[in-house]
Amino acid sequence: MDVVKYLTEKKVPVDRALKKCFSDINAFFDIMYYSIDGGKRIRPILAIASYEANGGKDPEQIMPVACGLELIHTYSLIHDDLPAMDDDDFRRGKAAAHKKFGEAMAILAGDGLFAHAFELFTRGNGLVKEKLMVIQAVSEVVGPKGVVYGQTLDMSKEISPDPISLRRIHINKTAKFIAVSVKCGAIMAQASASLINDLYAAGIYMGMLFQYTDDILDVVGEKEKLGKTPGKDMAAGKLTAPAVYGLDGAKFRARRYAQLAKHKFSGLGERFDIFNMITDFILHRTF
Ligand code: GRG
Repeated sequence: MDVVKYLTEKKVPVDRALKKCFSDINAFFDIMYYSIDGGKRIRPILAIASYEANGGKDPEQIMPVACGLELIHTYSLIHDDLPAMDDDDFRRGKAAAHKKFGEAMAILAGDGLFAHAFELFTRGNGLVKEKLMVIQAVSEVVGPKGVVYGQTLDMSKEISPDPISLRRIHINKTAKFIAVSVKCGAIMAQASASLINDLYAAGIYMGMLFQYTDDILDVVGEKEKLGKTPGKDMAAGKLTAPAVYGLDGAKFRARRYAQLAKHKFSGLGERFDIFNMITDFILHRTF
C-alpha cells in the first residue's frame, strides 16, 4: 500500500467532517475554522486507522471522535503560537490565529475548540461506555498529566538540559496525544482492554518519533513545506532532540523510535501493518 495515497485519501472525509461538525455554530465559526483549515490530520487518521484495523465498520461512530481529536490538537497549536507561549506568527501556511484575529479571539477560539471537542465525543448512537472511555482517556492525556504538563516543562526556563527532561517533555507534550488517538479508535471498535493498552504503548513510540522529527525539521525543514517557521526552537534555546544529542544523534534516535514502534505494532498482528507504514512516513516526513 502507498502510505501517502492512504493518508491523502483518509484526509478527505476528515476535512469534510471537520467542516460539518461546526454546522450548528454560526457566531464563531469563521474564527475557529480558520485555524482548523490545513494540517496533516495525523491524529484523526490514526484514530480511524485503529478503528478500522480493530474491525470497526461505522464511520458515523468514529468520525466525531476523530474530529474531536483534531479540534483539541488545533486548540493546542493556537495557544502554543500565542505571544505568551512560543510566539509564532505563522501556522499551517498562514498567519497564526492571534495575528489574524487578535489575541483575545485566538484564546477564545482555542477555548471553543477544546469544549466543542468533548461535545463531539458524545455524538452518535449507542456505545455509551466507549464514549465515556474516550472522554476519560483524552482528558487524562491532554491535561496536567499530559500535554499541559509537557507544555509547562517546555516553557520553563529552569529545566535542566538533559535526556531525562527531554524525554519528559516529548512524552507529555506530544507522544501521549498521538498514542491516545490510536487508543480511541480501538476503544470505539470495542477492542479488548489488553489490546487497547498495547496499541497505546506502541503509539507512545510513534509519538516520540513524531516529536523527534518535529525537532529535526525545526533544524533542517523548509518554511513553505512545514507551513510554520523553522529555527524557532533553536533560536529560543528550547530543549530539543538536536540540542541534546546533536542533529545526527537525534536522527539516530528517531530511527530507533521508529524501530521500537514497528516492532510493537508488528507484534499485534498483520492487521496493524498500516501503523508500520505510517511510522515510516513520520520518520521520513518533510512537513
Ligand atoms: C490542553 C491540548 C492542550 C493544550 C494546552 C498550548 C499547549 C497547552 C500545548 C502545546 C502542545 C504542542 C503544540 C505540542 C507540539 C505537538 C506537535 C508536534 C505539533 C505539530 O503537529 P502536526 O505536525 O501539525 O501534526 P499539523 O498542523 O499538521 O496538524
